[in-house]
Amino acid sequence: MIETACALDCPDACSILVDTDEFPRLKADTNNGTLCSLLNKDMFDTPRIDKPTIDGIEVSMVEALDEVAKVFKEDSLLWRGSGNFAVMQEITNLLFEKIDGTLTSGSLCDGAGDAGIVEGRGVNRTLPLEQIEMADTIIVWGRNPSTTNSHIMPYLKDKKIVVIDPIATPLAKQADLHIQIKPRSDLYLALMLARFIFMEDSEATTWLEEFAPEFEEFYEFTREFRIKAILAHIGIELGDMGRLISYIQSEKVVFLLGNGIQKYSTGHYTMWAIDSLAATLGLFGKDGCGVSYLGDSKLGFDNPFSVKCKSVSKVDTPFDKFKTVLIQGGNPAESMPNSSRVIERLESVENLIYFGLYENETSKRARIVIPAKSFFEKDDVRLSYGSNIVRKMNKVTDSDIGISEYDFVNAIYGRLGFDGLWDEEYYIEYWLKQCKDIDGILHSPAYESHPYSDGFGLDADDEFIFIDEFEDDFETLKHLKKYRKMSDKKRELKSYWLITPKAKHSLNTQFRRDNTIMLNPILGYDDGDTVSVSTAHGSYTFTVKNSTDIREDSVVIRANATGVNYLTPSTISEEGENACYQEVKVTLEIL
Ligand SMILES: Nc1nc2c(c(=O)[nH]1)N[C@H]1C(S)=C(S)[C@@H](COP(=O)(O)OP(=O)(O)OC[C@H]3O[C@@H](n4cnc5c(=O)[nH]c(N)nc54)[C@H](O)[C@@H]3O)O[C@H]1N2
Ligand SMILES: Nc1nc2c(c(=O)[nH]1)N[C@H]1C(S)=C(S)[C@@H](COP(=O)(O)OP(=O)(O)OC[C@H]3O[C@@H](n4cnc5c(=O)[nH]c(N)nc54)[C@H](O)[C@@H]3O)O[C@H]1N2
Ligand code: SF4
Ligand SMILES: [Mo]
Repeated sequence: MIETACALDCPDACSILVDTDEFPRLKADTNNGTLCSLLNKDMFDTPRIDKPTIDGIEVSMVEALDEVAKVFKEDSLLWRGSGNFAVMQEITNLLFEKIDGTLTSGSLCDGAGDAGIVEGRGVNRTLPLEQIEMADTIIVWGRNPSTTNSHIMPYLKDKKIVVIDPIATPLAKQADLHIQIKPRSDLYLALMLARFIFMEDSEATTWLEEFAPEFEEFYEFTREFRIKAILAHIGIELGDMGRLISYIQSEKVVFLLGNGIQKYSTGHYTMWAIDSLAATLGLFGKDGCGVSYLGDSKLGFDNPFSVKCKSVSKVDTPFDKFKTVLIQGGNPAESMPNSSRVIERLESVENLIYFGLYENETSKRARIVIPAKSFFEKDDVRLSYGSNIVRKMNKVTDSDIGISEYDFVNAIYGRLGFDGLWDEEYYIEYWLKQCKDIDGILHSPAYESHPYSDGFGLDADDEFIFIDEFEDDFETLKHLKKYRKMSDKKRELKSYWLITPKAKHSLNTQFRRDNTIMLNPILGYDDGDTVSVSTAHGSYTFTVKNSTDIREDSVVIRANATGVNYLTPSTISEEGENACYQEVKVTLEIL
């Protein structure tokens, strides 16, 4: 039996056992059951790129690498996606430092939320799963765990569950309470909840005095907003507020937060406000309490792939300013916001290199295509943003297809006469030797059973900082400006919030793709209708599927739908350099 771990971009980071004679049959090595069908089925059903190409013509790997080495002499950019979440992906940083190349900074994923956490707590520590297990009430807020994090579901069993989500997700339907919140209004809900907690004198005074002494100022801040106006803005009845408050006043409460709350320019404020609410309740550092979000999996590690390179934005990348661009493990032509702008820029790159497993919208536009090895075909180390567990990934099988990231870097080092690259095992050991061994299971050096129990900040000697300001002019200003620029015909159409969550049978743009827009039946479209969906950034055509799970003021187009990002803006969040996929409203026209 060989042990490895799933490297797909998923918080579960499942451990896998493989009998090499039976590969690709896989066995789960987790306490809580099975591997998901993304891995067991979809990954193996998806055809791989098996040959390198230059200008569409098949070449040998040696010829392809010769050409890559040649074009790396030009001004070069590395744009890395998260198709493989294991650590060795970052080894290409070393190469870019050597060629004086450019990297990206920012995030398509969780950066705004992370920035909000850092504002309040100083550092983003992962809440261990055992604390979630000990809770009696879980507030699932902008997260869809039955789809995106299925191995956490057993931890939610037999608990009181509240879901705050504009969609009636599968979990929302079984929950004790579902607040079908208006999109982009979570910031106000969090501030109102905190205010009500103070009004009822339910704040955790003793804890606050020690760890978050500015709480009176926070109460004053929450009083700046008129209750009636805010409740009308977020569309929540007073009765639902009351029920919600009674749940969050339970003894052991965990907030399980997801990407949904922060796909907006104000994403970090929302996270900060929810954290401030949790601090008001004193939920940090105690048994069965805490706020769980996508953690910073590299926290506490000395990263051997940290380099000092120039960088450009990951969200609004100026690809066209570079002669050579290496796209590694990603599909920016489809996963980045504002596809028409991204594609125009990608198409003006002289030497676009795609290094990945599958053909996609980006590989089709590349001049040089290098097939990668899948994670079953190389050694690696898997960290997790859902827990602190670290797993060594051992190569399970050999394949004639592709090249690993380490071998790719090594090959270019050789061709360009660079030295200083250590063996692959050296880097893998470098990560592993920093881990804590707890009962035979490796944990990240940042692991703490009760994060923030001694205080906040990296050294736990800071206090919690409450949110004390925010700016939010989307509905009043930005949107209106764009709206005024639209043609009269478009303006007459009603506009809807775009919700763009993850899909069950795809991992972002990998595996099964889709072309569906989900609408509330009250909008009057029929299943199968073709609609043109437009925003100030672009238009695309989708097929209607009605669902009463969707609010009347919103539409849902999942992240695996071809064309969804023609609709989204390349706006960068106010903090965290994050994409703002939902900072947009759409109009619909039947075709
Ligand atoms: N099957 C599958 N699993 C995945 C992925 C995948 O593509 N497929 N992707 C992986 C990746 S890269 C990530 S980052 C994680 C993300 O995992 P999640 O955080 O669960 O991500 P999303 O599906 O983007 O959004 C979660 C929920 O937020 C809700 N939401 C949207 N807007 C709002 C809002 O304004 N307020 C509130 N309260 N809720 C809102 C959506 O309706 C959705 O139910 O999942 C990982 N797991
Ligand atoms: N509308 C909308 N857009 C979104 C989101 C959303 O919720 N809505 N979510 C955003 C989020 S959270 C994320 S994380 C991004 C993800 O966006 P990307 O990082 O671009 O990820 P994918 O689109 O899944 O593309 C991953 C590619 O990696 C390649 N790959 C897989 N394994 C390996 C490997 O071992 N080596 C190499 N070299 N390549 C490999 C595969 O060929 C695959 O096509 O998308 C973002 N885009
Ligand atoms: S649940 Fe996530 S980590 Fe586990 S096998 Fe599926 S994709 Fe991989
Ligand atoms: Mo992500």
